[in-house]
Amino acid sequence: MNETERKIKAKIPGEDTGIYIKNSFCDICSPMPGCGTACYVKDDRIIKVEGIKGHPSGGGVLCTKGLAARQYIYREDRILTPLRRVGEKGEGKFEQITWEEAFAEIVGRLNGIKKEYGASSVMFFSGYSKWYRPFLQRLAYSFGSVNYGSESSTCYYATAMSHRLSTGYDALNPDRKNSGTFLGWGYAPYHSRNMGPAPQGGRKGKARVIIVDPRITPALKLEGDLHLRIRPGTDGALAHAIARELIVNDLVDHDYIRDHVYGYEQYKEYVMQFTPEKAEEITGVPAEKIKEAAKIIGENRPLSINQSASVLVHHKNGMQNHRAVHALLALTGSFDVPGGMTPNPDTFSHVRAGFGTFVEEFEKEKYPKDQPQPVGAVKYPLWAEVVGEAQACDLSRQILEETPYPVKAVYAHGMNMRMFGADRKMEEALKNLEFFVDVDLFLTDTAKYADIVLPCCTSYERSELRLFPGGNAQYTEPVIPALGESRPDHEIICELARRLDVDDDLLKQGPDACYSYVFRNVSLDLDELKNDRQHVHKIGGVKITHTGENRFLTPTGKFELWSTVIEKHKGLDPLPVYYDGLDDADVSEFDMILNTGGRLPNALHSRLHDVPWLRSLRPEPMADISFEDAKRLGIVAGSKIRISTSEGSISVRANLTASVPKGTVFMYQGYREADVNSIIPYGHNDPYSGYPGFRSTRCAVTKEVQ
Ligand SMILES: Nc1nc2c(c(=O)[nH]1)N[C@H]1C(S)=C(S)[C@@H](COP(=O)(O)OP(=O)(O)OC[C@H]3O[C@@H](n4cnc5c(=O)[nH]c(N)nc54)[C@H](O)[C@@H]3O)O[C@H]1N2
Ligand SMILES: Nc1nc2c(c(=O)[nH]1)N[C@H]1C(S)=C(S)[C@@H](COP(=O)(O)OP(=O)(O)OC[C@H]3O[C@@H](n4cnc5c(=O)[nH]c(N)nc54)[C@H](O)[C@@H]3O)O[C@H]1N2
Ligand SMILES: [Mo]
Repeated sequence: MNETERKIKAKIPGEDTGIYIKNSFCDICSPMPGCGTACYVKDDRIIKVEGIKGHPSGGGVLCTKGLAARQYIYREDRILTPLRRVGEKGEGKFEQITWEEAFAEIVGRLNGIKKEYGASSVMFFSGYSKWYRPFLQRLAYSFGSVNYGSESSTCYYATAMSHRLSTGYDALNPDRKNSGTFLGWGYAPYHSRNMGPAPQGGRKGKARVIIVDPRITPALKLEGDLHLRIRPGTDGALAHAIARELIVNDLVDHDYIRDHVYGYEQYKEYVMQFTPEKAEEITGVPAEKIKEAAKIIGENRPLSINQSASVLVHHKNGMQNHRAVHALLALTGSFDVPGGMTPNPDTFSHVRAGFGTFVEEFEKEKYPKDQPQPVGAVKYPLWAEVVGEAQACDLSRQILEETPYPVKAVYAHGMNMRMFGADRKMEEALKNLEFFVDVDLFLTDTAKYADIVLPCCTSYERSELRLFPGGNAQYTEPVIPALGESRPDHEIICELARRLDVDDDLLKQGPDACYSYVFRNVSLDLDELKNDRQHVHKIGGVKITHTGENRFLTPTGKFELWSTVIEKHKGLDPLPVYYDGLDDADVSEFDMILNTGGRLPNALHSRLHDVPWLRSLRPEPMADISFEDAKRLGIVAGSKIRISTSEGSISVRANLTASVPKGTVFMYQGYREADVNSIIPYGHNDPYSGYPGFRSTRCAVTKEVQ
């Protein structure tokens, strides 16, 4: 081997090796964090990916997922051309067609359905990929349909609802370094966030740290002072018992409550029933520990709370549980003060770069008039009022039952039918559609039901305006040419707007015009960014949202413990009441609790199970189960077990671990061969948000006879 060959093998950049470095970012766990990546490219192929030191996202470190980017980009089932289905739905037989043919067919079918059934009979849907969403939402409305819905029907928006109802904001950020107490409530950043320097540092600041989690986690070991090992889905009862202790021991902030809290008296009266002893019965957390937690919180103010997009709200009682936990902020005067929780606006497409823009106006200003209510609005009226987009958890029912009106077509980007509870119903619904388009990177099991599949590309193959925390932006450029004929989602959407000839000149002009419109409150010079696409830039004129400058945006202008929004909805309770979150399956048969979705460092929903390096870290779908339960059931590590609920059963291998509590079995989602969402009971949803009870379903576990 000569010198150059050796350098090529070592992937050393240089003219002699033909290897060069291009900067981009990782969008594999879209939309946050978007860690900066330096890509080593040779002959238009990425041969190595590493972090960028000092980058505002990730700081130079990549997680397992980001490091496996090459296997994600070059996965064998990448779709390289538009496809038209020629086999049965779900069978996977397609023919290649041109973009021209694909657009012509989509335009003809969507306009035909619009003419026959009305524009809202076309549902526009986005899966977990979020970066192009403002374009898609605007397209739906410009087309005339009220039905734009997304994966946010199961993620984050119920949390946002809770925040909105209490404070008027969508997102609150913990100012942990100045807190007296940090509540790590459902806190698992070592698995669910990027593994950059921040979470790996362990303890930060002087705050006392209380971890509320059914499991023993790295966060507990590295950061926790006190562990409240809670029974899944009983968070509201625990929060109320802590609140009661704060109140009876006079550890609340009276001045703050008098000036800024609405409904305190009713709330106080309500929580008095949650004595530590009663809460112990409900939650499994010893009464003494509840008292200790309250003492820590009361004596170490202000309070900040970990923000999880989903874990607390993935229960039938989830939205109210979340409100109950956040009520502790009102009692301790911890909203918008140093060391408390500060509002954090959406900058663009679910990225919070520290400042607000006109993104909401861009998304919603074309909302059609004279159309029926969106999907899910009848079943989940609070969701419809507070969130406004379709609640996609009711989509399968509406497709199948055609009430209150038919939905005949779905135009989707990145749809995963296994995202939903009782997902077989979604599979059934997809079979019943008149027309279905799915835009994805891969020929997924969901895409196999589509009439037309369009190929999109990864962040490494596209150009986009990407925001980063701290008022930063980059106009990225493709690191490699897009694979095959794949195209970026936002360009597909803008092209479709032109072809459908919707009444929307802005969208038809394409992404740059839209960016300029959205960012017109800051001095964002697209040309300047485009002149240096390799680097992240500070945006001029950005006013970062500061602590202490935010008033409550609720109807009363106060922190609403009694929600004046919920008050208008019959059958829903304006107080953050606690009710049981389990389904009504027979306890004598279904004697355990199934908690699904606890994040695995090597998996991201459905999208990484087919990436070999990542799959190798947990090659088979496994359910985590305690040693006590294993002994009782006569199983050992690796035994095949059957998990059954009232909806059905799946067979997986047992992973015996001391980290999960007795009586509860934990399982990750998105596996085609062990699809846990197929056994989440239909209708096991939160009436406030519509979210499925992913994290608390009654189940039985038995040993499989092999
Ligand atoms: N590696 C990886 N990272 C991800 C994702 C992924 O799929 N893989 N998904 C991303 C997405 S979309 C989301 S929404 C976030 C979710 O992010 P997180 O909510 O941070 O992640 P989880 O692991 O789901 O849950 C956090 C912790 O809550 C605990 N928990 C489970 N049930 C309960 C309960 O009822 N009460 C309490 N108090 N705690 C409970 C779990 O044991 C876990 O330790 O993660 C994001 N990050
Ligand atoms: N049981 C259970 N179910 C859950 C959860 C749980 O905790 N437990 N969590 C819920 C939550 S919080 C979430 S966020 C959802 C996850 O939501 P899902 O939508 O299921 O997420 P993924 O499977 O990651 O992605 C969906 C599709 O998007 C495609 N994709 C990736 N990038 C792009 C892109 O740039 N453009 C396009 N067009 N497609 C792209 C992927 O290939 C994939 O097929 O699952 C929910 N379901
Ligand atoms: Mo999520």
